[in-house]
Amino acid sequence: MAGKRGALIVLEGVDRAGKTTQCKKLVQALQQNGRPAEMMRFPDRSTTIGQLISSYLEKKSDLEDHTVHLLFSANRWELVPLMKKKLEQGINLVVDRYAFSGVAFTSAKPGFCLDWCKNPDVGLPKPDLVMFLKLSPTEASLRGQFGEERYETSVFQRAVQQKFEHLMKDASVNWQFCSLGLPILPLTAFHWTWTPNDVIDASASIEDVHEDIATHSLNTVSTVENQPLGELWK
Ligand code: ADP
Ligand code: 2DT
Repeated sequence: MAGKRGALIVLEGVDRAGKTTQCKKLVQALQQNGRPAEMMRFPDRSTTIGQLISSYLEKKSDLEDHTVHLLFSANRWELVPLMKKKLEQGINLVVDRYAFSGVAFTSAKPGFCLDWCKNPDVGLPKPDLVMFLKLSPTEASLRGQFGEERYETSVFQRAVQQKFEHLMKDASVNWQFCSLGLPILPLTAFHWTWTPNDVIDASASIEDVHEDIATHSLNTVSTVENQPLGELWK
């Protein structure tokens, strides 16, 4: 590798967990630490595929469930050349939702198995760190009402949360595995004792959550800068 590469850092979590808020703060914190950083989000609604997805989410159009799943995946793949270029240039990418949202949301629909949902995203750039912001439905409701978009109902969000919890048991993914204040250990070090509580506690204050996320991220940025980028679910 010519120079040090950037890290691919993903924030996942339920609606209103604070993903967007924390992505923005993390980009600022990395930059202030002299680490080039940019934010991305999926779906990226600015592309032609993204506009089809956006229209579907806004309920302005209907798409068959398999079709929209593949469009969400295609929306990630179309950005892969750009992502790889930036990472190679040493830019750290902070990403608001990724393939895990893709799998969790579609597999929460009737008739979809996890393996079918994962397949189109196999081989995507593998995140060096995935942090799941966990927030109870009660706490989420204190942060405002659901919007008008598709999927924004408490019944569906609960089903999605269960799918996320299943995905988090996958030790091949670099899920962040510590709550506030605990030392950082890789998931593989103790995945037998995993419980869904051992994730980022998104109910803490914006600053406390940020501190937790920034600590993990800065560690990851230093650790992976000389390592090759992996391939997801391969
Ligand atoms: P998401 O991207 O996960 O849907 P947002 O970052 O858009 O969540 O945050 C949703 C709302 O909750 C916003 O009004 C935001 O200001 C607020 N919020 C985010 N994090 C916290 C927090 N830790 N405590 C209280 N409110 C928060
Ligand atoms: P926001 O733009 O508010 O995050 O909502 N989704 C997202 C999927 O169903 N599949 C995917 O692959 C991704 C990335 C989650 C976007 C909505 O789209 C859902 C909420």
